[in-house]
Amino acid sequence: MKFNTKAIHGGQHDIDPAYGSVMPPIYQTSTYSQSTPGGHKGFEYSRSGNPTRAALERALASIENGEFGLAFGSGLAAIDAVMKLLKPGDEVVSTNDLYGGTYRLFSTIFKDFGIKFHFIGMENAENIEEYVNDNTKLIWVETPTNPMMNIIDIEACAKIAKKHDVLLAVDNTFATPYLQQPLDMGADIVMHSATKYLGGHSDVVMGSLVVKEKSLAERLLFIQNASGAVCGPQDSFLVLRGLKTLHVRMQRHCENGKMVAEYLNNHPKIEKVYWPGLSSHPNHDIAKKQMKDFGGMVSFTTKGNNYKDAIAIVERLKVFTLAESLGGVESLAGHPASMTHASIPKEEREKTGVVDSLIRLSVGIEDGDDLIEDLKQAIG
Ligand code: P1T
Repeated sequence: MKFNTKAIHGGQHDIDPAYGSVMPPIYQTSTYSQSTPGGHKGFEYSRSGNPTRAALERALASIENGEFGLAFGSGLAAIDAVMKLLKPGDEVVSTNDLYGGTYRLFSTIFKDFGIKFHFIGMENAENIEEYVNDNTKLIWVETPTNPMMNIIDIEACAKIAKKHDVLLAVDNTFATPYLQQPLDMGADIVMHSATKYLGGHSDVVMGSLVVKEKSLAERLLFIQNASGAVCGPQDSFLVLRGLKTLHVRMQRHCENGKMVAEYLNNHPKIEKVYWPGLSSHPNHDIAKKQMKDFGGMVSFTTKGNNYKDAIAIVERLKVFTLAESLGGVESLAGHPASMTHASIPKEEREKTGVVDSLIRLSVGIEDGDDLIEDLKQAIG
C-alpha cells in the first residue's frame, strides 16, 4: 500500500464489526466487563488499552512502516517513556539543537536520575562516535531540528548505532512520515509530538512512538501501562481523523514553506533563512536524500540581530498567529528565545543559533499569497 492510501486506511481494517462504522467509535470508557476474572474481549482497563486508541496506534504503526504504535498524553510523555528504558549510569548522545522541552526533560529530570547526556552537533554524523562508550545506550536525534532546521543523516546515525549496539530514536515531529520514515533508514524508535502535523488542527496534545521490533515494543508497552501517561479516546479519534489528511496537508505545507522561505531569502532586511530546501542550507544534500520534500517550518533572523525588531515583527503579523506550537493548518509565528526555547540557558541556546532575532514560522495551508503579504507588511 502506498503512503496516501495508508494515511487513510492503514491499520483500519474491519474497524467496527458491530455496525460497520467507517470511523472507529469513541469508546469513552475506563473499564470493560469480564465474564470471569480475565475473561474479557481484549480490553480490561483503558490505561492498558482502549479500542479507539488501539485503532490510532495501528494507524501510526502503518504510516511509519513499523509494527507497533503507542500513543501517549503528549510528545514529552512519549519521550519520557523512551528514557525509562534506561538505568542510572547509562549515557545518551543527543542532538544539541532540539525542542526546549526535550532539553529540559533530559537535562533536569533524567540527569537527576543518573543518566548522562552529551548534547552535540550531529550535522556531521561522524561527531557522534567520539561520544559513544560502553555506557552509551541511546542516540537521540531530532531532524529537522527545532528551531534551527539542521538536518541529520539518519542512515549514518543508524550505522553508528548498530555498530555499537545502541538504540537510535528519531523525533520525526517536523518531518512527519510523509517526508521521511526513520525506521526504514535503520532507526529503532520513531517519536512524534502528535500535537503537531499528525493531529494537524491545533486541537489536541498527544505523543507517539512506533517501533518494529517486538521485544522493544513489549518493554515500551510495559512502561506505557506502568507509568500511565496515555491519551484519551476523544483525542485518539481526533488524531486518527487528522492522519487521514496528512498527505494533502503536508503537500500544501511544503508548497507554502517553499514560497515563504524563498521570499524571506530575497528580503533585504533578512539576515539568514533556515529551511532545508534552500540550496544554501549546509545539509541540503542530505535533506534531498532522506526527505521527500522540505516541509513547512522556516526560521529566520533579521539583520542587526535586534531583539526588539524581532518582537515588533511577530506582533505585527496578522494572518500568522503569535503562538507556541506548530504543524496545524493555520500559520503560526514564534520567538524561540523567549517562548519554546526559553528553558535553555542563553549561552547554550546561542551556541546552536537560537539568538534574540530568531523567528520561527510554522507555515500553514492558507493561500500562499496571503502569507507573503502578511510577512511583507510585518517586516516592512
Ligand atoms: O508538546 P508535546 O506534545 O509534549 O511535544 C513536545 C515536542 C517534542 N518534539 C518536538 C520536535 C517538538 O516540537 C515538541 C513540542 N514543540 C512545541 C510545543 C513547539 O512550539 O516547538
